[in-house]
Amino acid sequence: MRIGITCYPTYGGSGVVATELGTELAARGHDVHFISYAPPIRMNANDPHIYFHEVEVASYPLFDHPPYTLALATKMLEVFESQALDLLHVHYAIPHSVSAMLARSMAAPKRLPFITTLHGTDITLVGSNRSYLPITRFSIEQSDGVTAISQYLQKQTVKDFEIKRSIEVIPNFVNCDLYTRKENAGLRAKWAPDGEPILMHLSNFRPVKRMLDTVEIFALVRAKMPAKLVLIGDGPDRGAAEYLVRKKKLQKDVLFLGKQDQVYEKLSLADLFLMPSQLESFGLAALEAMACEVPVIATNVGGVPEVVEHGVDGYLVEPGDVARAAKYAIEILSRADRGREMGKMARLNAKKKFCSNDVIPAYEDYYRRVLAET
Ligand code: GMT
Repeated sequence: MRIGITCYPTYGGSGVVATELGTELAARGHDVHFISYAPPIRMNANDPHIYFHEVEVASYPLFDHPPYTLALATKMLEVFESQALDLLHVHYAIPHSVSAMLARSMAAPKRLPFITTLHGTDITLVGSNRSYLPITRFSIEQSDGVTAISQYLQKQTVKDFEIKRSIEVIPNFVNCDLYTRKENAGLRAKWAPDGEPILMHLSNFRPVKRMLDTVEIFALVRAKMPAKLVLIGDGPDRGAAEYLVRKKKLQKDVLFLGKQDQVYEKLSLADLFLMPSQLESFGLAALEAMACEVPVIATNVGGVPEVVEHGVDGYLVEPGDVARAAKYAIEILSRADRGREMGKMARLNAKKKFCSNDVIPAYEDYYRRVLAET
């Protein structure tokens, strides 16, 4: 198939899922055309089946906000015509599904079906804002196919948007061959020279991730035992997190790595992963950690219980309950095996439900169904 994929190219779960999906589809022989304003962060430009088409947003002094949605729709049409795309797959409803809807109308009478994948905040935060709700609902109803990345998000969308159409649940996935535990004694010794356990967090540091709770949890753990905290990513709450680290005099034990490639190499070195988010429709970073045999302490919100099984491959706490999270962290890290058994369960469960080898065929099958129906 020839598939056009649109996503946010920046640091965020939906862009990562879209890019990894493109990579996996390309590995299966499909031609994948990314259409966005910049190449997505994890895109492999050297893959002969992967192409990138830049959306150029022309500005003009009259525009306070250049109309990206329109430039995107125009580029989608152009790529459809030049590359004979079979379909468009847009990730994150706003504004991508609206652009795809316009491109489909402009392409008529030729057929350009589009599928919208809902990721989370496009429904729970941004989409439910009154400024966007009616158009988000309309574009979901108008899509030729709609998928959601968890049961939770599917139910929430139907409820909040009073959606009548069917929404297919295709969960997020991880490449289980790439995301495996690979020890790296040199790097571990650099981060934790005295063999201290390593706690890790990976996110875009947006307020919904509750970064400061990660630091608070670590401070409680550190008060009881030697430990290190490795933070991967960047975003709006980094400054506040750095300040809190200084205030708690933890500078020697907390490492801010910033944005990183090949995160599986770093996740592999963690003994425990922390994801104290206010809300997660799935929690892709937790899944990536689990595939690398890392137990997870996360919040019992949204789609997280579909990923992390309390007491089996990690623990779930209520948002803001840093004391309980720290108690579980100390409990795991004080075990004779430092949580390795739990980590192995984490990988086993990740493999059971979320390996790309099983999930990508579900997308291919869904594409075929949509193409047959339109
Ligand atoms: O959480 C973010 O800030 C990023 C956001 C996105 O759309 O990029 O993440 C959402 O999509 C991810 C990939 O499907 C999910 O793993 C996240 O749980 C989801 N975030 C929320 O629901 C808050």
